[in-house]
Amino acid sequence: MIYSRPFEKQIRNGFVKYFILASQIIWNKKNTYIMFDLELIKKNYQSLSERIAKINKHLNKPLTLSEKILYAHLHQDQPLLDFKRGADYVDFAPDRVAMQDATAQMALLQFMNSGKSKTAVPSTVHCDHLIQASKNGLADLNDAIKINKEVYDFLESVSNKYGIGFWKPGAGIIHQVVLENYAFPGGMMVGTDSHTVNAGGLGMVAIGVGGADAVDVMAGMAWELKFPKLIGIKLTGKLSGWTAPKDIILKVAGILTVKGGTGAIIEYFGEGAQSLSCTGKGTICNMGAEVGATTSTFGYDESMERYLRATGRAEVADLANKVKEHLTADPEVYANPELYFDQVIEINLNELEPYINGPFTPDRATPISKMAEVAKENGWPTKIEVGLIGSCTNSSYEDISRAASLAQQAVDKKLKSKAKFTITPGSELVRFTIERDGFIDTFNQIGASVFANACGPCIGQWSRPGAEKGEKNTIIHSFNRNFSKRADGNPNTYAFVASPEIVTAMAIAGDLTFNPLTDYLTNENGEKVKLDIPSGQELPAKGFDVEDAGYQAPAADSSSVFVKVDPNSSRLQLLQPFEAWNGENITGAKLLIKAKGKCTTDHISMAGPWLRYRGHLDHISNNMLIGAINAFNDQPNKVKSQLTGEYGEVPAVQRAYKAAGIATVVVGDQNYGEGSSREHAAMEPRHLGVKAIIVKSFARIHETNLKKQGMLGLTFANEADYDKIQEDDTFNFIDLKEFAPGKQLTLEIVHADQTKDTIMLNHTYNLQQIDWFKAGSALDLIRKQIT
Ligand code: MIC
Ligand code: SF4
Repeated sequence: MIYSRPFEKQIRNGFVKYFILASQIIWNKKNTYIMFDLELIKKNYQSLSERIAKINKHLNKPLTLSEKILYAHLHQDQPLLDFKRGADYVDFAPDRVAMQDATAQMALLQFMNSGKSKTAVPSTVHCDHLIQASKNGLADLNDAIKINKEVYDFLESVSNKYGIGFWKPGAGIIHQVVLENYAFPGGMMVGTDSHTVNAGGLGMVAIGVGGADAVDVMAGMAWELKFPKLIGIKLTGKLSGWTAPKDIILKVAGILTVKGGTGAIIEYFGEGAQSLSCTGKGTICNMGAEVGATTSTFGYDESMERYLRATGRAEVADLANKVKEHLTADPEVYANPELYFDQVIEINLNELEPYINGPFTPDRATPISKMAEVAKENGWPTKIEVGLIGSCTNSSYEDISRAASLAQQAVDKKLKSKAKFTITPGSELVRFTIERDGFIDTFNQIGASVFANACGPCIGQWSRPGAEKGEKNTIIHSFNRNFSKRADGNPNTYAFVASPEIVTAMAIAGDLTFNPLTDYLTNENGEKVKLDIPSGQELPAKGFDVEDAGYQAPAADSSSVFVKVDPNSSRLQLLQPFEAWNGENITGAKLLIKAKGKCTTDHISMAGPWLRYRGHLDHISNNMLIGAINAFNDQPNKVKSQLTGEYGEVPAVQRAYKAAGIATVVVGDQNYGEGSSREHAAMEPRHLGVKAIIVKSFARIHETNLKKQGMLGLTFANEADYDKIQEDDTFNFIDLKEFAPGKQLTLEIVHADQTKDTIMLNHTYNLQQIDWFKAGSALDLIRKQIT
């Protein structure tokens, strides 16, 4: 089945045009692959030995892979120094940028204001987040194309205008498409999605960022990052039986927790690392986002070479082989990791059990042998309603083939899947190939639904029948995140994360207490049967295949391309500059909300139905903090207005403060802004007049997003001061005029009874970031510099 898309004709024309015009593009069999960026990669590898020699000369010590990639990508104006990890801000020049449709809108609206006529580095847009999973892949895709036409047309025309590659709806999920087409060992990229880190599976340093950061790179400016700390994870032994690469990262999440990787790159090594497939490595890197890691990576090895060749990039593999000693750490590093990493973790794959993580947080790790006990102790609903496989995390050929081997066993052993079962393939390349190889037929025999190649249920784009009833229920999926309401909008859905093979086995059993390694099931004939160990293939024996991968090259001549934004649109809105700081201390600010416990970007700016407003700042601001739990009444979206004394919804209360010209403050707990890269979570409070976010700690991307958008993102110098904040508080920043790097800010808190507390706040702003605050936002500063 080939999706027929309205864009089809245009694309075919595009193909022909591109073939003639772009000599660096090489077609091979059946137009299946386009070789992207070959010239860029060649250039990169040609100069690599020289660049590494220069680094060695300066640093004179054995280097980790992460350091080699980072130092080899310093911006031309950045002097080469021995940077202090976790402290120094450093300017980099990444090789490329990727953006997905839900974040690309805001990123490109900002880029349009940067005054550039083309992106400085190769960049791509991927239409994956806006497709709702409802009936089946084809029907859902066609519906999405109609519903999102305005947004897709906008993204397509901006891509054409600025020389950006466009992956149409149905082509697949950004990270899978990047791994198949663009990732290359030793490369560095940024992407407007936290799971950009997936490309570490091919030996990249790939980092998730907000749109404003992507604009820096696309505008050819330096991209700034605090030089990361380095965590080394040594994998010994080899996976076998039911364990999969996913179990490695589920275990790591249990060890590091959702904030243990913050500000660090995780580098995996050891014989166990080499024995994993490239896509398995991708899964591990992908979920590094769930421990807050800046990114994760693996040294170049044969699994990567095999993957490059299988995905039509033999030339890249040949080039990489010639410089392979630079595409991994120096041997001394892996021999004595504790001397070179800030933290070292060792995991023996021979002893690793499958894990199931959840509910509500991806770091609650339970080995499968303990699940029955833990589920009962906690009163989790044990009947599994739905098993979902796929997503950007786990939809490789290997994953699908192993899951399919279990589905086949269910058929052969006369077992019916007790739970519903769904598949969201990661790309058209994978979908086409698994259909050709009969896996989709196998899944269909256990009553599966195959959704479009898109994010779908992973990001609340799931029209799940009955979810609105809010019933307590359990689902299990092979995705990466399981925050409250994320998959179906129901706060009472207990979502668990596992490998695709465990998800499939658990869906067949329909029971969270089932352990496929030891337990038996009863089949239609009343016989006791056991599932055998799953089996699969790393790569398709007959090669990958696809008829239309869904790529559209940008117009060669963009002079006649106009980007249209209807001023009456409900989905797109051109951006207005934010107001510059007036140079005064902020006084008389009111507390908008004191958020309690987990406050992820899903709580701050919910996805699902709200994804439709990602290109319209004012409209999407109506979801600001509606998921955050008010510490004073334990309820979401119910805060006291100090103007009226009444309780109201957070966005409405905030709009009233804005209308009255009163500044406000948001207070939060640990790891505030965990999860997504969506800068809307920073732009919405900025747009609605919140001045400062004061928390116990921040997630990395969100903290940067706040700075970029001209917000004050501050932390309690003494975490216990969080408890001093009361519902009717007023705040005075008494020394903001002296805002300077490394200097604490003083906050006076005036309580309702006029008693006062004075507390100290920390911040991580450097001089440039303070200038962003002063100018209104980073982009407002660029704009000022241009004009
Ligand atoms: C996610 O997995 O949360 C998302 C949706 O992909 C986000 C991006 C977004 O909010 O658009 C992410 O991970 O950055
Ligand atoms: Fe899409 Fe989910 Fe992956 Fe985010 S984590 S890119 S929503 S599939």
